[in-house]
Amino acid sequence: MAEGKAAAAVREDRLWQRHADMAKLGGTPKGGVNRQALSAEDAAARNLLGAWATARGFSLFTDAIGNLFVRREGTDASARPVMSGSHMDSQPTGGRFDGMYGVLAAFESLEALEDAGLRTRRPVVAVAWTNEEGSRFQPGAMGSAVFAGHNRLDEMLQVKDWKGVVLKDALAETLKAAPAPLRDGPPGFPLDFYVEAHIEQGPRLENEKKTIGVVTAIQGSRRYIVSVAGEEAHAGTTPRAARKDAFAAALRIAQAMYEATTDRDDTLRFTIGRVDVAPGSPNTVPGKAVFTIDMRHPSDAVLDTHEKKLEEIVAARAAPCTAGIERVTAVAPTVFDPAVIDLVRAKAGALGLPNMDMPSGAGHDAMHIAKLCPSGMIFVPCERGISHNEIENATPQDLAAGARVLAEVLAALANR
Ligand code: HGY
Ligand code: MN
Ligand code: MN
Repeated sequence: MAEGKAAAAVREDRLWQRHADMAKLGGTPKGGVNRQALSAEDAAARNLLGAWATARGFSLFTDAIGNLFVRREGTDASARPVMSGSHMDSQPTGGRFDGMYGVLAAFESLEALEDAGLRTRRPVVAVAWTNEEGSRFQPGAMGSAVFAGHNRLDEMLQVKDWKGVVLKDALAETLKAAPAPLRDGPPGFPLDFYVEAHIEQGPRLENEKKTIGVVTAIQGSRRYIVSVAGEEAHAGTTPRAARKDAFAAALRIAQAMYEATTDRDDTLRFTIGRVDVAPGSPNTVPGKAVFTIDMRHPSDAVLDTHEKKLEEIVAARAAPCTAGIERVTAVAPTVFDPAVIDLVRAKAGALGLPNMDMPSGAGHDAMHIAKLCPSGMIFVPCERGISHNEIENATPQDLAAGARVLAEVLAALANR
């Protein structure tokens, strides 16, 4: 395999333009995107990727949870494919690079192999995983979790969003609006390697003036839902002593949780991202309060310890209301494959790109796929490390540099 030929065929202008084209789908006034999973905007992005893929003669297919695959054939059609990708769904106030970069860098790699006339033994597949963000439908990384058998398809299809829409119905609507041949049978098929490109979503690469992050691991992550039940009452006539105020109880519980999860070295990540209070009327004492918890740490033992603390706090602070905490998902810390890590580092070095090994604070679909096959990730910088924010930004040069490393890594792995 001619070293560097795949990288040389990566086109910075084409990759940048594809980001601009995709950013129009769900684009927000501040230049970000609101393209939530299985929305009309998600369907539009699926159609655009599908049109680009068909125009290049790649095959397109989807699976029962809506993961979207673009396949470039190898000389040995029966060989297990090498795969790369990420997600096209975004946060409600998301950026145009989170997830989308990994899908477009994978697609750019397929195009570069094609343009360079490089045949590979193994097929190379680019993937857009369904619902990585998990902001509309919980849990996140759902498409890759079902593909890897971490979550059951039948359970995920019954998940409801905050308005009560059932995932199964939203998925059917999306696949109707963005049709693709359905690979029959349960989601999942054998893979040889998986490598995902992503913006870092943190400031380390920029601070240390590195272009490529050689990702070694992903920290463990868990999500919970706390539900508090009180009693609706009149805001004007009900004395405090007679109230079962669900929001007041939720506040007590949340405050105690924030205190209990403050650690000296600021490693534990604890976030309450959504709070819903019902009936949501200014002059009715809330009878119901529900809030989400996102908790992360590199050690599962630390997460276990803090999970117990959260449960104790809910039991101790709910009265006179009642409350429960339900764990929605738990993903153990991921350690990537040393051979893939070494290959990413070697290809970055061969291209003269300053690089550093680093763990990922953010979750990614690779955390599930790493259970199926040797996997790794490639990070590129994003401005001031800002992400999950409409001002998320990256440079065309860095995006193309990451795609060049990815193209070289995929070309090498597809001939192993
Ligand atoms: O939440 C995460 O870590 C990912 O960005 N969805
Ligand atoms: Mn992401
Ligand atoms: Mn994200």
